[in-house]
Amino acid sequence: MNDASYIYKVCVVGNGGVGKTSAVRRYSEGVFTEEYQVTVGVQHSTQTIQIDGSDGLTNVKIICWDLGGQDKFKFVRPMFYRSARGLVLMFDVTSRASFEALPKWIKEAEDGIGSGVPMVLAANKFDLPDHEVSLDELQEFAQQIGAEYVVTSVKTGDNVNNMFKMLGTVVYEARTLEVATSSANSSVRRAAI
Ligand SMILES: Nc1nc2c(ncn2[C@@H]2O[C@H](COP(=O)(O)OP(=O)(O)OP(=O)(O)O)[C@@H](O)[C@H]2O)c(=O)[nH]1
Ligand SMILES: [Mg+2]
Repeated sequence: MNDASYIYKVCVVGNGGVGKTSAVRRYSEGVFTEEYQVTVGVQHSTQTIQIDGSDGLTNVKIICWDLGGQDKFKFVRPMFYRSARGLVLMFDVTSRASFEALPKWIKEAEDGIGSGVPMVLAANKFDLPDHEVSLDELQEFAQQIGAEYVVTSVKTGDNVNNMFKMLGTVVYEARTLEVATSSANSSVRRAAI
């Protein structure tokens, strides 16, 4: 096990109600609740993700900033993007509006982080009927933005672990870009958080 002691800040974004907080809770506490509690502003928590990276099994720690997606928080969100090294873009497959809002979420996040931040696209609530977004559209959008995608159900737990594993992996693998352009020679780098 390569315990690299890397810590990265990541942000989870998407329209209000798509399942961001539920996903973080499902991953960290193994619970799911039907009741919707709007995230007021922002919540953060730390998770350790074991990834199978290019240099073997590695524990990657992420500080996960779960940003309230309701419109009324749009003026507070920008200050929380700074120094993030990864992004989860989440939408709800039963809400076309939440899918169509994704370019706006990318812009908001990139305005705060800079362009080229590694992203994972999560299509949530797959357990529900009446999907308003097809798999083809999902794949096409993922390709367009250069992100990997995952279809999740936080309710059943399907692919939630995979989503975090993908996030840990893209963030960890992207570090070589920083290392390549850095004069620092240290084998342990700590992202600013
Ligand atoms: N059926 C189903 N319901 C889900 C799923 N994920 C979340 N929910 C429900 O969707 C509602 C909203 O979930 P939250 O996790 O609070 O949504 P959020 O994205 O954090 O919303 P904001 O904090 O307002 O940005 C809750 O009632 C959850 O129980 C899922 O995969 N399937
Ligand atoms: Mg929330």
